[in-house]
Amino acid sequence: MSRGKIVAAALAPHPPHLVYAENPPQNEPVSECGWENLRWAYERMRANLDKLDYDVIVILSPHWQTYVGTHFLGLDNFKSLSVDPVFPNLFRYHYDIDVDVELARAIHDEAAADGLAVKMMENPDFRVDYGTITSCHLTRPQWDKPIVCISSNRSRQYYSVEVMQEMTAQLGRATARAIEKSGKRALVLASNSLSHRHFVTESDIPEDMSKEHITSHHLYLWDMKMIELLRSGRTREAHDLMPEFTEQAMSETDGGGLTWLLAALDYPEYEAIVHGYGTIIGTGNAIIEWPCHAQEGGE
Ligand code: 2X7
Ligand code: FE2
Repeated sequence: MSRGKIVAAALAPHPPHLVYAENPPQNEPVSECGWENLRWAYERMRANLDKLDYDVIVILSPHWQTYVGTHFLGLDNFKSLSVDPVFPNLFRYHYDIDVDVELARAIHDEAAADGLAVKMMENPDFRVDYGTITSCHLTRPQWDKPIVCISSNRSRQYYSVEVMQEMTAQLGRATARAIEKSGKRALVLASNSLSHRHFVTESDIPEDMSKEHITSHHLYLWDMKMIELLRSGRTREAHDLMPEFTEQAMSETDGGGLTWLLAALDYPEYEAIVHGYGTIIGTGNAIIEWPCHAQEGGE
């Protein structure tokens, strides 16, 4: 069996507004339009990723929150209705998701062997979180690839941002080792926004773009700083700045997704592709692709 690899990775944020604005058949609410800059950015990323040959999408979502260890979806299929608890007016999505349980278990075992607390989630009635669904939908709306879905252990909340960094980087290295041993070709997604301060009220028409802007200039500056480090291959600096960024920008990196992704990629030094940046109800969101395959002379 040949060695598996990560063929590409992405920062793939999950505001449900983006699915709402696309009007896919799975989602009940209907919109007029909205957040085109980010939706076109996802479109550009899809055009690149669709050219790649890969077997599985591996994703870590900050909205699957497990305070005792890291959990992995552990059944072949999950099918239900996902309703965003904060934006039920925007996201009521009927999903039918296939899981690569073999790879999920391999990452679970690799992490366990390294001393992390882990668990396979084998409750057939479990409802998949909207972060996972939104990022996967926007990255691969065909839903024709199985996923490995990894929870956020919330170590920032129960302990500290530094512990979050240590544990999710360790999980990232375990993820990379398991993918390599599996022989599979994986697309790896960190599902999170950057600065994450929402407006506290929603406009009457959610897709009214005259109301959309970053919550504060301070948060915008933090987002630009982080994007510049990621874009220019200064990803070890990005890792080192993550605790301060997470606290100062109230960032959704608190869930560990971006730390995990950078560790899984072993801190890429090549340029990442920034497909776009935009705000959603005041939060900062960047769609960034790491074309790992191109580093080895293409496909
Ligand atoms: O989960 C989210 C998010 N991360 C950012 C903006 C709006 C809604 O939901
Ligand atoms: Fe979120």
